[in-house]
Amino acid sequence: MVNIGQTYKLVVGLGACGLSMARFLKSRGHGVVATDIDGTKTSEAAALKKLGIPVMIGRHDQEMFDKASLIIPSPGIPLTMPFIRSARDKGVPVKGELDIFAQYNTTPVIAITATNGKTTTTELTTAMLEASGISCFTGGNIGTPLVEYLMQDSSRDVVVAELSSFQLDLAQTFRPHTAALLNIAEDHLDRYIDVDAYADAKWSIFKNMTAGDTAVVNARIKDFSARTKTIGADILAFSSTNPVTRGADIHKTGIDIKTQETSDTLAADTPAGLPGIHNRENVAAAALAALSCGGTVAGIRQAVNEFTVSDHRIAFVREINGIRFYNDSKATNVAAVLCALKSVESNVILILGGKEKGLDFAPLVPEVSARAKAVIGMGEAAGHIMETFDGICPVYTCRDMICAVNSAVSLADKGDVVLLSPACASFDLYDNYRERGKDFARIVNTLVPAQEVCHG
Ligand code: UMA
Repeated sequence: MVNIGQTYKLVVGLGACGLSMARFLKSRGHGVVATDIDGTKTSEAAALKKLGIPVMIGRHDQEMFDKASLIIPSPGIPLTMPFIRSARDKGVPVKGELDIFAQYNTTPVIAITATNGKTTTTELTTAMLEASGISCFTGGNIGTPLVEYLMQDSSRDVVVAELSSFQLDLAQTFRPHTAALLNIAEDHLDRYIDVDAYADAKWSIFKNMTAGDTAVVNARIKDFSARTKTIGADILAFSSTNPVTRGADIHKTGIDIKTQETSDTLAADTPAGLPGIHNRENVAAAALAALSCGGTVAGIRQAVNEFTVSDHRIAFVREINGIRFYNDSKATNVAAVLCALKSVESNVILILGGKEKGLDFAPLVPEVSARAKAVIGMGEAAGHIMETFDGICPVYTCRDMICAVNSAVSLADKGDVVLLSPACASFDLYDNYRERGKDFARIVNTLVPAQEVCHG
């Protein structure tokens, strides 16, 4: 049993977020205790113990929750978790990373959320600001916990934060200087009661903002008019369908920016690294966010022209025997897979699957029926995938990635595309989507081309 004997804040989860949070709070002189249900987190526990932080792994203890002065759950842990719920009922306060970060941070924050495109837009916004001579710290759901900034010199001009609905769920006081909401599609229905509850979490990014702050919103999101009426910040809309009053109009040939800072046309040339209408939306949102924090039109143009998308977003891996392989491991919901399928012209062998998130795969049926030569269902979701696509196209199920890649190779002909675009989380087989994408690429890179047969 862990010996505590003082007032302490309890950090729950020793993933990226919890580890940074425990170290940060300790560095600010707080009593800290940490716990993780996973008994294999021994090196993480040892690292914290070295700092004088008591740690319990392998199980949680209700008394430890009940006696804490504050509970700080990692974003992946919902408030409905029984230990947290029971401690809250007894009056123990619960806070998320965003409120703790906000309590200590003095740098202006640009916060970006969406179902899809938030990493690309966060990276783009950072690149636009940096190219305008403005220094940035980039963190949040993208991978580096925000409190890491507070443990560095904390002297950048802007913090650019990618935020998930999970982080926003736990935020009460967090108020960014600029916030952007790019899109909302069905996702995380294993955590939210329905898509409206998930949308509420996304829209809550704006809830503490007031005049002088900037809210960047995609005008095609459901309930845009009603929802934006409740936002206290200045609204900049962007749209690829209807002209907006203030913000950005997205056309096939460019993006017209209409803000206080500029009325200019950006990206009149299609950025080669950013194909598709969804990427134009990402560029428009990033440009509006960057302009609101001092970005220049020249910096924005430069960043767009030099930008390349991340390794796991419809990324070309290799061509072998005329078959092209694409890694889209970051597509963890149905809307992202639709985007990927629409951007591929050839016949597709589609590898779907992973950990279920309560999503309905049926919206993929028309696109799969039009483009897929076969579907391979992998991991925990394989059975659900078989049920959905049986009769639409040939469907195969596989336990793991090696089986999925080998099956895809045996089904593909010259000119076809093998696309890993899972519509599921990775946690049944991997630590995260990056590991899944790397494993796919590693296996594809070990494939040996068929040799031409030589006739003497
Ligand atoms: N755990 C417990 N008790 C429980 C349940 C879990 O102790 O009852 C422990 C697990 O054993 C594990 C830890 O909690 O050790 C995991 O915490 P976590 O899921 O919050 O993961 P972190 O490693 O801290 O990563 C989190 C984000 N993860 C999630 O929101 C699920 C990361 O986003 C983020 O990059 C990181 O903080 C740094 O800010 C990843 C993600 O998948 C990329 N995000 C989702 C998405 O993009 O769709 C929201």
